[in-house]
Parts: sequence; C-alpha cells; structure tokens
Amino acid sequence: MEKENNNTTFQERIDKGETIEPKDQMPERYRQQLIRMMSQHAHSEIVGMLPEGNWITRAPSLRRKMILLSKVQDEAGHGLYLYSATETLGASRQEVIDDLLNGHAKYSSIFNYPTLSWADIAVIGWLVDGAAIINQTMLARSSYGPYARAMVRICKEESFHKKQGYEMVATMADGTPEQQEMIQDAVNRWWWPTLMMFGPHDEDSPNSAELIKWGVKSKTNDELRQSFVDRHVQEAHTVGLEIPDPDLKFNEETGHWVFGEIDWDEFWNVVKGNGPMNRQRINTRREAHENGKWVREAAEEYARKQKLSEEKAS
Ligand code: BYC
Repeated sequence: MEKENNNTTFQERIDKGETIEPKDQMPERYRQQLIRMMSQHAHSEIVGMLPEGNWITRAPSLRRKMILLSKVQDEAGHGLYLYSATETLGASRQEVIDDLLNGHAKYSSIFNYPTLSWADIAVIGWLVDGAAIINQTMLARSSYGPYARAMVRICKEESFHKKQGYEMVATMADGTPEQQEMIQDAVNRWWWPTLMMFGPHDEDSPNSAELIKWGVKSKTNDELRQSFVDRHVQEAHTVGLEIPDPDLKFNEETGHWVFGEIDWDEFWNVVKGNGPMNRQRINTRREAHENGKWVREAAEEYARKQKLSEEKAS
C-alpha cells in the first residue's frame, strides 16, 4: 500500500508505458500540470472558432460554406471533449471557464491574429490545423487516458481540416494573379505566428522536462516545430508558394530545413494579452457566455426536476 502512494511507483508505471486513469493514484503536480495544459487546450479550441467563424457568412460558395460550418462545429466539439476530460481530474468546468473569461487562463497565441481575407481561411486550415496535428498526434500517446483518447478523435477531424485547407490553398495558388497574391499574402502573415504555436525554445520552456518525464509530451517544442517546418516548406513549394523567411535553407547533411529566428518579443506580447485581437476575442467569448445563460439555467432546472421525479418514483 505504501508503495502505491509513492511517486517512484507512479514513475515506474509511466516508464512501462501504462496509461493513467482518473481514479488512479497520481502526484498532485501531475494532476495540476494536466489541468493547466488540458484546460488551455480546451480554451484554444473554443476561442479558435472565432477567426474562422467570422467568415462563415462570406464563404465564396455553398460548398465552401458547408465545409467551414462543419469545421467550426468540429472545433466546438473538441473544446467540449477537452473540458470533459479536464473534469475527470476534479477541475470544475465553471471555474475553468471563468478563468478564461476573466483573462487569467492562457489559450493558443495563434487565435489572437485577425482573419483579413478568405485566403486566411485556407491558410488556417493548412498551417494552423497542420501544426495542431503534429502536436496532437504526439498527445494521442500521452500518459493520461482521457486526454490521449480525446486526441485520437480530434486528430482524425483535424486531418480533414488540413486537407480542406490545403485543397483551397492549392486552388488559389493555381488561380488568377489576384488569388495568387491573396494566398501568398495570407501565408506571409500566418507563417511566423504558426511557428510560435509550438511554444518557446526548449531551453526557455519551464514545463517541457516535467511533462516529458511523465509521458504527457514525448517530444520537445523545438522537435515538433522542426517536423512542422520540414513538412510544410515542402507543401508550400509543391503549389508554388514562398515561405517568408530569408534564412530558410535545406541542410543536405541533416535532411532538415534550417529556418530563421522567431520574434519572441511578439510571441510573449501576444501571450500576455496584447496581441492584435486578444481583447476582442475575450469580449466575444464573454458575450456568448452571457447569451447562453438561459440554456444553462434551463438544463439545470430540467436536471433538478428529473432528480425529483426519480426520487418520488423510488
Ligand atoms: N500560446 O513551458 P512551455 C486547434 C505558454 S486548437 C499561448 O513550453 P508547455 C484549432 C505555456 O502555456 C489546439 N501560450 O509550456 C482550433 C506556458 O505558460 P504557463 C491548440 C503558450 O505546456 C481551432 C509558457 O508559455 N493546441 O488546433 O510545455 C481552429 C511556457 O511554455 C504558447 C494546443 O493547445 C502558445 N502558443 O508547452 C483551428 C496543444 N506556447 O501555462 C485549429 C496543447 C507556450 O506555464 N498544448 N505557451 O503559464 C501543448 O501542447 C503545450 O501546452 C504547448 C506549450 C506546446 C502549447
């Protein structure tokens, strides 16, 4: 019994590749780290609906509108799985959401940039969902069961998101000179913020070593960023698009693309709440939450009545 309560045993389970389930013994710090990361991830999915949702009414065709509607709905679903998975760690959904609405919780920096043209929708699908897949395929092997299982389904949906984005990118890159200019402009604006999604360099990442030790992450921020660059530079060149990085060059010896330095001042500025769209994103979420109040109240009332009638019947 004593052994079950000590962290070495927990570490042995992790090292054997066992999955940790909600009722299993776990160090408090492991639980807190997961609540932090999973709730941030859930918020990212929910706030992430806003930049694309902004273009649903302006989609250029019925087909494009149906695809975008479906994609944005998928993101809502991802947020809900992840809030539920976070609740399995004892976190209250109300508190977690309050933290987002009062500006205390983080969510991915990428969603604090504006979507200025339809080409941005194509590039978000290709680059932002492309980055998410690379990160989340790793998280599908995470040591915490509910998180890993949520990731499996999410990754399947993200694959469809990336494919529809790349198909649109390829169509515009092969289109009129105006379409080509629009799509290149969107790539120029989204490339660097997408690289920032993977987080700070490994030496500046306070959480990575612990998350890797506990099998939550199995790759570092820089390793994942490099996989993203290698894959997406190739995809850009295939459709004739340029990557906005004068330092980009292929290293024949390592087989990897070498790329320029990220503007970390910009990254931390956005993370701290001063990006181009931070205030607007949080205000939109607050308004949506307020508008949904009657639905939450009705659901609570329904549950209360159900319980009463069950009690009477028993
Ligand atoms: N933005 O020690 P580090 C989607 C924070 S949505 C903001 O490296 P860690 C989609 C970090 O939280 C899916 N903050 O942290 C939806 C930490 O601060 P705290 C988005 C960032 O946890 C709609 C501090 O910096 N994906 O796909 O080891 C439409 C130091 O960082 C960021 C996820 O949420 C950032 N980019 O690694 C389309 C993935 N980066 O908390 C698509 C899940 C770092 O100590 N999360 N910070 O105060 C993760 O994989 C990891 O948590 C991170 C950071 C790679 C983000």
